[in-house]
Amino acid sequence: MRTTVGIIGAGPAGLLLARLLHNAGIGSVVLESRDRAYVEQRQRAGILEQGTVDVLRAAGAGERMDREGLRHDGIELRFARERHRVDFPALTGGSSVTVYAQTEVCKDLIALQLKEGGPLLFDAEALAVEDADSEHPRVRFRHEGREDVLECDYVVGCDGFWGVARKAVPAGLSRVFERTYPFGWLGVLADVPPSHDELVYARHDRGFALLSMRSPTVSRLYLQVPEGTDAGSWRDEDIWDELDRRLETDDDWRLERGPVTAKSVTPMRSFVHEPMRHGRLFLAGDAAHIVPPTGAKGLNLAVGDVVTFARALVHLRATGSAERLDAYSETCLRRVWQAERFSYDMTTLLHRAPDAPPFEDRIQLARLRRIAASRAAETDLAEAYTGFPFE
Ligand code: RFL
Ligand code: PHB
Repeated sequence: MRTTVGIIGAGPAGLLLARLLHNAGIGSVVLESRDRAYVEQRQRAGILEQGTVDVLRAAGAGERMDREGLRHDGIELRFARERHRVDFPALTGGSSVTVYAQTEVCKDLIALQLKEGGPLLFDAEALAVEDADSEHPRVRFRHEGREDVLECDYVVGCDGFWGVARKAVPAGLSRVFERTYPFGWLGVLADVPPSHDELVYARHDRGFALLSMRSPTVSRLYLQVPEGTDAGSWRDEDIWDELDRRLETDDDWRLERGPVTAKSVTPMRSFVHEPMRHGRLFLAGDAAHIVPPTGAKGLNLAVGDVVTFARALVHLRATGSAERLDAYSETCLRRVWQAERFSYDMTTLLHRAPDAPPFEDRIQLARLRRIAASRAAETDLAEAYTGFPFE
């Protein structure tokens, strides 16, 4: 099998890249190790930056998002039983975010790809990327029980944190920057209208809580839990009781309960692999970097990477200049590190480490009160949350 761009992974990064290349008349093949139902149902991100929304729309993948996505003009910070709203458009000159689940982004892109795009193979596991630093990189993969080879001009590893693409960068050329956190998120989906019309990020002495949503009738809620927690060990009533405690306010706000339809625990990690390119192998999305979900940045970063790659390849074809492709890693990493910084700040602002000294608690409250009191501090948060522009 032969193609121009071999794409490993059909998460948001791989699927959007295939669409962008298709729109530019560039051929690609997507290899995805899991089946379609699994990819379409994996519960993850919920927040799209304005730039992400614009890219999806321009790619012709925004029709349902424009109908069903919920525009949000702010978030609420909750701490010490107080509530503080951060007004995005007022602070950023008009920016907002959109609540539209990653599952739905993936469903829309898969449907488009199968209808109009190049091959998208499910149950096709990449085994290795070979000859990445030659003119003709290859992906060895297994599909329907048979081993095969995909010959490419370029390979883009969009295969997530656990993928194989990153391993093709020689150890001597790789640098990894990493931090793990001694807690995770217990996430639940519940069939109940969200108890607030915007997301609520809560700092509490018992730990962080987040109220989010998937639609006007489905809530998405998270609780900070100790690292290694088994989701099954939490009974539904205990989850609601704990959310009640951590989201409590001094006014008459109430959390509505409803049937829990899904429950899982996700670990928290900050991770960056440098460089994001080796020869003709390019890493994009979670394959190259991970952020803790507190800043809602992971999916948006993945979009930034593949937009950068697609534009650079189009530029090469139009002008013959590989300058932008050569700058791929540096261009992406500038944005990645800003998102790493913001996600780290939000995580340390709102979570309670198990061994945190009382000094840390006071500092967290002081940081939150500073955001609530200073337009400059609040603007810094609003700008980062709504997203930095693509270069
Ligand atoms: P993905 O989505 O992990 O997709 C990688 C795909 O590659 C496949 N794969 C392989 N295919 C072939 N051969 C192999 N050898 C392969 N190995 C792996 C996998 O099956 C998979 O289909 O990576 P991608 O595309 O880079 O997308 C990244 C995003 O999924 C991720 O950053 C976000 O979900 C992070 N995230 C959030 N991001 C946001 O922007 N906003 C949010 O609100 C947000 N909330 C979250 C999140 C992530 C969470 N979890 C579960 C980590 C909330 C949570 C709880
Ligand atoms: C979500 O709705 O899943 C979500 C929202 C905001 C975050 C993380 C996850 O920061």
